[in-house]
Amino acid sequence: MQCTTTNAIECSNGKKLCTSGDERVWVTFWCDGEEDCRDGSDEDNCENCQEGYRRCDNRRCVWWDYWCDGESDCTDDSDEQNCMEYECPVKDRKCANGQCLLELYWCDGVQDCNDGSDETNCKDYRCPEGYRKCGDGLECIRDGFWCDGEPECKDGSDESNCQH
Ligand SMILES: [Ca+2]
Ligand SMILES: [Ca+2]
Ligand SMILES: [Ca+2]
Ligand SMILES: [Ca+2]
Repeated sequence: MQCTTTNAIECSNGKKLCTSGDERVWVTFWCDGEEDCRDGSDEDNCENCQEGYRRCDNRRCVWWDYWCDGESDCTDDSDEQNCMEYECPVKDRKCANGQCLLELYWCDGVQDCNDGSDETNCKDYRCPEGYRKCGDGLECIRDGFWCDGEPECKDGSDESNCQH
């Protein structure tokens, strides 16, 4: 979004007039995923989104990380459609339902995918670097939680065989 000669009347000094006509908002706040005009018109009809944001079907912008995260963020839900084809960011893994989830939530003993698929097949899952597998083979626990006196593994295996 830039102030040019063609929109000089509604655009001046780096601020652009909201549709309501009674307030101006910095052009850098247009299409940044948050409503800054009281009527929200700075987020309507976005041609392009600010860097780090993606455009919903209804031409609003949402933060890239909110795409296919299992919660509706576009008001038309378009961020949660076609997620099977969507390529998750590198730090994420894909749940069976297409949802993208941070790798560190994989096999951590808590269901985070809406379909729980992050906690199935954990026996075959290799823990990321800096994590260790509990004795039951089902959970990954941070290295630092090993032998720290508090059981994190459901089977307590992070605290067994510790030399004290
Ligand atoms: Ca905005
Ligand atoms: Ca979302
Ligand atoms: Ca999990
Ligand atoms: Ca522990």
